[in-house]
Amino acid sequence: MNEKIQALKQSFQQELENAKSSEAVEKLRVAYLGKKGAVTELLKELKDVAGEQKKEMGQHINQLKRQVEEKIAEQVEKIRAEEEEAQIAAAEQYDVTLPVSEEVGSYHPITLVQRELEEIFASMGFTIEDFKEIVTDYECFEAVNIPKDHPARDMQDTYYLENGQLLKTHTSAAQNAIMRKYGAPLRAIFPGRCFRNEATDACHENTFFQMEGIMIDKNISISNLIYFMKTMLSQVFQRDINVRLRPGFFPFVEPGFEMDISCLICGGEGCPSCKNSGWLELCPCGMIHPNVLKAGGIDPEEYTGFAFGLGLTRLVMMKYGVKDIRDLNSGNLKALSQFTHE
Ligand code: FA5
Repeated sequence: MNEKIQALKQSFQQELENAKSSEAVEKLRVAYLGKKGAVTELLKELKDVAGEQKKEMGQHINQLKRQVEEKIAEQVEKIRAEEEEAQIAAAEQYDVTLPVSEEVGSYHPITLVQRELEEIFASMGFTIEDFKEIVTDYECFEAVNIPKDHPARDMQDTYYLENGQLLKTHTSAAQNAIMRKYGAPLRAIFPGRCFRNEATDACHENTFFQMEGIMIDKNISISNLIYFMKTMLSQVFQRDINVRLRPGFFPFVEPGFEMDISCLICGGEGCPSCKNSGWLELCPCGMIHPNVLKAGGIDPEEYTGFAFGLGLTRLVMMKYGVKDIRDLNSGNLKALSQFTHE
């Protein structure tokens, strides 16, 4: 039996030197220490050995077993370290300073114009607010003086959730929360995505962006409103734009106006983008209705204010000459990447 033990020692040493991968070492472990492995078989044979010799042989076999276990563990660790080094060496062949890809993305034109507007209004002391897209009936309608069953609701049909909440139809839905958050005096703009359940055409989408603005203070008048609207448009377009102000009805302003701009796609001649009128409804506005101030916790006897609801997506169409509003939601990267800025 002693010879057998010595022979196993030698053969194990040789096979171990040839085991250069984790799989090969695992095979070797099974071949020697597994249920039917050589060392295990030797231990089974021990029952046939008699007396003192049994004890001595048992010690030898157990010593062999420990040696095999230790050497296998060492070999496993050695191979793991070698594999790790090989991986690091391979990784070092990459130049981490290279740009990720030749094709870099670009901002959506709506994002670009929104950021431009934010800068313009921030420079005039307006704070920029974010608001949720799913709102309550109160926020979207009742808080802005559109009670249940008011006919003005027909102009803004939307998508309702089972819990009675809805996708906001206009950024005016944020007015109440923002008045309550800051109180008066207050200057804020709040851009956001709006949704309406309506048929689409060249200038109507079911999902589009608006940018609302409110200014509330003592003695705010229509002249303040006109000044801010003109400043905004001249900065966005960097040239004189024909605008017209006409009366418009919105329950949350009194008086209310529609501010239209001369269509820049057709130069005022008439085209599908402006429904052949030569004008594009861009920015309804007006003096905030006392009921809306009251609902926002602001005393209408002390404060007045103006509000406007700029059609941000339409402004983008005019600025970039996009003939069909639906192109902006199309996800057509070829068309949208024309507007890439640095
Ligand atoms: C409103 O949404 C009012 N909340 C605006 C307002 C705010 C008035 C504050 C007074 C004071 P209106 O439904 O007209 O109003 O929409 C405002 C602008 O959003 C429109 O002039 C237009 O530029 C844009 N708009 C409206 N519907 C669509 C649509 N389906 N697709 C693209 N743009 C739209």
